[in-house]
Amino acid sequence: MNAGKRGALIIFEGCDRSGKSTQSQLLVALLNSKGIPALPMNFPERSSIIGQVINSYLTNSKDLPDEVIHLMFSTNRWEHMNYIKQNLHEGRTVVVDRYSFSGVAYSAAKGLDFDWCYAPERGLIKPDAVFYLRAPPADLTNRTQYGEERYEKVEFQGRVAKVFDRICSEQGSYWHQFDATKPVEDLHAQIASITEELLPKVGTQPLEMLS
Ligand code: 2DT
Ligand code: MG
Repeated sequence: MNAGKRGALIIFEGCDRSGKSTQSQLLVALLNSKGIPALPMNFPERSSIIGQVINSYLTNSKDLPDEVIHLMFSTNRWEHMNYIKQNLHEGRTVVVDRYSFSGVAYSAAKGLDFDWCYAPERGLIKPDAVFYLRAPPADLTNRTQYGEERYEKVEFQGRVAKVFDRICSEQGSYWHQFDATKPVEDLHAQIASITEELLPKVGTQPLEMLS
């Protein structure tokens, strides 16, 4: 059905526990059930050597300067670009839980300069769509597992949310904002309908880069 056409790069963004993992899994399952090849990914991708260092940092077994961990998150994306590009060109849609925008949001929330944070993301593959699951962080604290990793504090998440809002307003039409407090099935239905409209459109478009 999609012969000769590339897949779409679809990103989920938002604060911790906003439902990104649930929604990305539902989307991949839906596409696959319709015979549309799609694969899930997430950043940080914790299995590479860099990913293992990031994991030690997030689980608080290692401390690193803010700038260093920021660049490692970015490097972790760069080291997977060929893999993503190849899958897209082979017609698979890649659905990713977090990308460059989490990189900027979390580091800028710590006080690093916004433009400095964004600079190493330039040149990465530009998503065809970003689904931003937006919710007041205070509404997310009662969701499971909140509080186990570095960053999972309401006050900090509030600052992260502000940066995400800024990015959403600056990045424009490929960003789609949702109220993350809505029922899972409602969100899934909206996300599915945007995706189904998007796939035939991007199939013949060249990949772009973040600029
Ligand atoms: P998960 O809870 O989704 O595994 O993320 N983070 C993530 C950054 O600070 N910079 C990044 O570039 C990325 C992709 C967000 C673990 C934490 O890592 C943060 C939460
Ligand atoms: Mg987390």
